Amino acid sequence: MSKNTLLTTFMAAILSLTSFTAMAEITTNDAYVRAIPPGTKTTAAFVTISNKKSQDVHLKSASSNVADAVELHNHVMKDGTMMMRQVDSIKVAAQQSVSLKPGSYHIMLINLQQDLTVGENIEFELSFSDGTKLKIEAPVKKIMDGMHSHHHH
Ligand SMILES: [Cu+2]
Repeated sequence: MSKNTLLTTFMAAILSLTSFTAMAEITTNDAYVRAIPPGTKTTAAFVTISNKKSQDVHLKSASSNVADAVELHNHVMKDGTMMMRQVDSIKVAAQQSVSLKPGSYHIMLINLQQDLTVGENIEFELSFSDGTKLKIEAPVKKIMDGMHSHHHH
């Protein structure tokens, strides 16, 4: 390797490190999609979103090519029953994180185009109020919560 090539490689490493830092202000972890029986057309995805910025951001939308529609939902108590409701956005306060989880906020996948296989990775794009777009991969997982059924009535 010539001295020049080494320098170029070094510069490229610095550049990629810089852009990584800039993009890491909003990060996600523990993303997964609820496994469902074959033929089921609706499921939910969950993820923890962390905001390292000094301003609040809002998750505005999510998209995925496995479903016709992807909505942001929350669970609310109504007349003693847990109901799902669509929300415009999910707030991630400055320096905080929010967990989308069963019984709470979730990403709803409506009219699935395919059966989901446990272990398969589903791609999502998350769009935030500050213009950040994150591509994430969420593996399909079996969830044994039993407490919160996820039927649409
Ligand atoms: Cu829902």
